[in-house]
Amino acid sequence: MKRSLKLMLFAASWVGTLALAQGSSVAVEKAWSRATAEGASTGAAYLILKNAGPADRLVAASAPVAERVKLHIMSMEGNVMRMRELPAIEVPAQGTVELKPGGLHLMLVGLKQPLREGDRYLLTLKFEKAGTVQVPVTVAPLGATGAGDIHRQGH
Ligand SMILES: [Cu+2]
Repeated sequence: MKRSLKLMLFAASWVGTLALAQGSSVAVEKAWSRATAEGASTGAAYLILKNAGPADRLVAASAPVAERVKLHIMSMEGNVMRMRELPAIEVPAQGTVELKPGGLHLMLVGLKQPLREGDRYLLTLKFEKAGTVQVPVTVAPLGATGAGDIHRQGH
């Protein structure tokens, strides 16, 4: 009983986070950020891009909570995790791209305020073909590893 309720709430929690740009073929799902510690100057956002149309590229992003949002990728170089900035994130035709911890992500640089669990902010994504897509991002607890760690806030 407890488990099925949790699953239901999880499913319901994404209804409000689907975004489809006008005439666009790229949908954004499950956008989330991890809560940040007090005084942190950076954060990250993760999401899933689903492309129902021709190949596209995510070329820019912005959010009111940060001075800049950069397209980043994390990868292992020897024993060291490194991040580097990408000029764009390719979204293949009819393809799905997942931005997640340890891989592709959106880097929030110059955080204007700590991200607190349960907060929501609006992320703007710019695609080469699909244009501008805005999607609400939900802040998951500190230490969250995936969108499934978001706790429902009762709205
Ligand atoms: Cu980064």
